Amino acid sequence: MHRRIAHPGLQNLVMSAEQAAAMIRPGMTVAMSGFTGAGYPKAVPGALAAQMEAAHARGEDFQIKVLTGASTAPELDGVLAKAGGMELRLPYQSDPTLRKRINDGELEYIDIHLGHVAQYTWFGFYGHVDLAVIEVVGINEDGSLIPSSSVGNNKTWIEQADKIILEVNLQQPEAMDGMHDVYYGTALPPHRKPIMLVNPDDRIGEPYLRLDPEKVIAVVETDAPDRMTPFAAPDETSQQIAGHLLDFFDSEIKAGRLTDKLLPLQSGVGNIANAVLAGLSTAGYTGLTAYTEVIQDGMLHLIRDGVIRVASATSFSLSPAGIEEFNSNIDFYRERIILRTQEISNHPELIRRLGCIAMNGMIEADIYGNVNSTHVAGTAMMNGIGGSGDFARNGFLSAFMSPSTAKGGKISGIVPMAAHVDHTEHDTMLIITERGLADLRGLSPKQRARTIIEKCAHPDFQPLLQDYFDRASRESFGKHTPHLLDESLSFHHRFVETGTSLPATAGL
Ligand code: 0RQ
Repeated sequence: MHRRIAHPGLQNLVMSAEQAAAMIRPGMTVAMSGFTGAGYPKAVPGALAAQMEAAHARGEDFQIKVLTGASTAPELDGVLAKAGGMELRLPYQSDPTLRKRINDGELEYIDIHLGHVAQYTWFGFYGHVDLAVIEVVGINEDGSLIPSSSVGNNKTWIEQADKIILEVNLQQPEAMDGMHDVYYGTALPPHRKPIMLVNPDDRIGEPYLRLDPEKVIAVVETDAPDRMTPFAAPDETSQQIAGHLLDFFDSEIKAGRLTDKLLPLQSGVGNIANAVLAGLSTAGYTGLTAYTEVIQDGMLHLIRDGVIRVASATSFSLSPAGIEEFNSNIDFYRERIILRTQEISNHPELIRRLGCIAMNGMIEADIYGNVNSTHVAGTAMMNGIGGSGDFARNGFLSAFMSPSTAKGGKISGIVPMAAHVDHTEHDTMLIITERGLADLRGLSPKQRARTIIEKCAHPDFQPLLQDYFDRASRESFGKHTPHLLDESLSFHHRFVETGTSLPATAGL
């Protein structure tokens, strides 16, 4: 009976998800656990969505503000979005139902660097946190909590919320106990101190989340898996992109700017990231480190094979096969993986000190190297900036990768002017498509434009971009970063009007 709840007082608070959800009231700001489909509450959000739908059917308003670590899953973002139950959501999300509601203008979505969320909450920028709903592996006798498959912002949520609902998920392996490192040394300015982490595998905190049991109003037991996105083997385009990056690493080693141990890797999620990781393995690297946000299947394989010696992150994002591999060898992985709070995994001070190599996806880059990670046609939200900005601005290297076209060749990934900028030209060093790699380090805007058009653009769009740049270089108001302002967003405009950024006839 309640074997994962060792605290006697909290055993008395075990109840159903419906009973717990009934304590969440309209208008509340509710902070929930969860980061890239891992460690999110599995039962309370669904029960809450049902109560919201019933209220809506009675003609009553019932919406809440939802703060998380990053993306969650259909059982959280999906159900609450379907019920029309969110008036505000932050930060990163990737749920199709939620994305549609955001792009239909039905709720407020705030996209924030993942490393900023905790401190902005502490600063009071998001107002008062009424309640936290947090998934954990177990509750110790003293009330401290064994974190789950993501740590995310849980430390901050537990400290900031007035009241707490805990979900104890029996399906999360108890053997994760000891894997986490929760840092309690953060303070508010002007009282901040240096964070004494100098290696990716340094432990600077505690394995458990501290808890004031008096704040807990409900404990719900669940037995359900994380989202577990299936793992797709990297396609040819991703492999080509990865190949360019790996060749670049080779040349950097030859030039003496990197060693064969590289520097701590940060890797986004998805096909290209997996191809890069797989490529590191075939290229013969060993003993590397990762200081990143998410451990995906590709990284697990590298740890298993000794390519990566140790990985620090805030979350897992594994496929069913990845979970199986992890669970079967958990004692091995516990020694080699550290899960931290996201304010530490994504901390600018630490990313800069360690000299991370940041490798992230993008929607588009413009010819000057401004990168859009988030918006289609400058107006429709895809997912969010995630941690890409935390790492890109502060890393030793920052690479942004994408196929040179999207939607079957109809849209160019290289555009005259980015319709939304997440990473400015000052933060982007490498732009990579399957066509090639543009190394922008030490280049002026016009030199960057020539390099990006030559190395990265798809042949269907290259002449259009070259023509734009040539004419802009002659006719632009200012000649430092030449643009033709009435044409600069023509690729996007044409896509919105006709479904493709290719013109019906030649020329812009
Ligand atoms: O949409 O599936 O509907 O066709 O964007 O694109 O090529 O599958 O690539 O999965 O790597 O995602 C930037 C979105 C790339 C991701 C982005 C459409 C394309 C497809 C996905 P469909 P792909 P990926 C670590 C770091 C920001 C957060 C981040 C991302 C869909 O990498 O969210 O970096 N990054 N986090 O068709 C119109 C274009 C397009 C386009 C792509 N130019 N125009 N649609 N798409 N380019 C993780 C965390 O921080 C948690």
